[in-house]
Amino acid sequence: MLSLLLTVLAADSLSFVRVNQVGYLPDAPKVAVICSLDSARFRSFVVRDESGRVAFGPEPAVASGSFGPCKTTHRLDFTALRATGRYTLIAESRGPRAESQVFRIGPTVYAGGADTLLYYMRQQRSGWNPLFGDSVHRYDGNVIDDSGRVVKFAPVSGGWADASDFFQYVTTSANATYLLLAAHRDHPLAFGDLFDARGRPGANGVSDALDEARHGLDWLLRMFPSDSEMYNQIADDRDHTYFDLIVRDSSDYGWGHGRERPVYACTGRPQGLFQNKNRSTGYASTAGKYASSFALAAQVFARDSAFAATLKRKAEAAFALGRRYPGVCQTAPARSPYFYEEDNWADDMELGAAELYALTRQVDYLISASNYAKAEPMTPWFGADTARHYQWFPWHNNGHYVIWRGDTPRGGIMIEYYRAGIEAVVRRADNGFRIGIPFIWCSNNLMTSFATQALLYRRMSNDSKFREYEQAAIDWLFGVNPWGVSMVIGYPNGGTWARDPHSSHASKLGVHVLLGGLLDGPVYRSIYQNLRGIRLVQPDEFAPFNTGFIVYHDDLGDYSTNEPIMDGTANLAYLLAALAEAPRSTQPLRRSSTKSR
Ligand SMILES: [Ca+2]
Ligand SMILES: [Ca+2]
Repeated sequence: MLSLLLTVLAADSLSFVRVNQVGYLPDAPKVAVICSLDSARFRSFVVRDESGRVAFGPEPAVASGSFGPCKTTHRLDFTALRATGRYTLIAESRGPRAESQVFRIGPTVYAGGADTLLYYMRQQRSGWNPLFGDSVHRYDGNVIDDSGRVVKFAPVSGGWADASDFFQYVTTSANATYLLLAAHRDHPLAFGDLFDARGRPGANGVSDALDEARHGLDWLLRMFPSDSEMYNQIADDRDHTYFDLIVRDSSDYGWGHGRERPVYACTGRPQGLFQNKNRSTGYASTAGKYASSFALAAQVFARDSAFAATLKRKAEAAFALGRRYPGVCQTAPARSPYFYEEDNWADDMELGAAELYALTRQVDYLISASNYAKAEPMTPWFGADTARHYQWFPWHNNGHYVIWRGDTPRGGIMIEYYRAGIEAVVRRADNGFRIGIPFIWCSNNLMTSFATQALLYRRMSNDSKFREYEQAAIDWLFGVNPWGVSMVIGYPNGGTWARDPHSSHASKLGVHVLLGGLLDGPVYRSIYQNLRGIRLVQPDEFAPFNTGFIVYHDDLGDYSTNEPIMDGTANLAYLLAALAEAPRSTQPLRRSSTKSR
């Protein structure tokens, strides 16, 4: 990896043209950004095709100020170039010259992207794991009370490991399940059928998105075994004691190495067995997520009438529990001070109610959904400078879209709600990269959700006013950032992406096993410096680009920027599915079409 650093230092120019390494859709805005580590000024650029002919330009390079390590940035807009092909972009001035890597324009550049992310999801599976061909965490788990005493054993093995640690959270897993189902609902043609239900190679007649969603659903059903018992988490950060492969997880929670792990239930009370406690106040944040996943699944799996009936009953029971116990059910910390500090629950109950309305057409669910939407019209991190860890989760509110999708008179208000959030981010995006999100931990999730909300807004309103910013967030994820790195491991093929992610699987088996994993992404320098236990284990090949207010390290030791995350990967799967396949209709679905499922 030092070779990259040497390349940087040996370059005759300190200016780097960053392009979207996946490529550009013909009808989308197309912009490359030059990040200069010195105060270089560029006047114009041209785009050359594969034969070296000028296909576009010369056009002016627009100086756009400094950003982080980039003393100057220039935006190079070639939106008008629409012809499918492979191109190179060359920018010139009196002194320096900067040339991009080869990039693509074409209608199918995102084909296969969503499926690529599912590789990562499969190797994160708890229960039967297809990467190892073996069952993992088969002794899950012991339901515990507030003091850690065992209440009973409950068979809850399954779900996905949350990141490079191996615990299972309903918060993130239910949201991931929902997003996979929604991706299939809205963009079924984006996914193939190359794997079976257990995640082994071989078609089974079912979209791989649904195979993966079903893995999540089956676990969620085990985690909500009766109408009054709602589990929220398996294991805790005592998991961090060992850096094992998931199949050899030797954590010991007091019942033996590799044996039972604790199961935490929603209780409405603060939880934490040691000095650190969360601030839980109710069930609704988790209950709403169960309800939305089950209610959408009941629609998607309608042909399996027995399964759909179970899902509908469970969705209604979860929603009722959320109504009875408003408030948040946060994840429980153990030895570490870090947990998911989710503070909002109206968003979750809104989505649950909206999907229950889509499923049942009972008007009281629509009224509930609308009231919850009014309680939190804008996801609060939009426009903010910072937020606590997972304070506003999910990262964007899918409920507004589902209310609109139900073809109700409230659809127009939902469009306004989304627009307010987008405008708040855009107001902060006056920089060369057109980026306005706060660089808190897991910034790639915020980037993905901003792009998704902007895409949903455009679909709902037919207003393309914010498309430049929507595209800038997508481009950022795939290389238009100071480091020139795609934030998805192994994607695109031939791109520049992390080789040393924070993961025992990658360090022991090779980075290829993490194909499709979305990284946390860059963070404010202050966050990187203040998190505990981060130590780079190799020289920083990106050191010249880590001099500004945000940092990113391709290093095994940096869990703040270089750890792949399960929920972020599922979040991006929806966006990539949308980019791979234009929606069949940009209009709200009519009631009749929903009923005919
Ligand atoms: Ca399949
Ligand atoms: Ca929430």
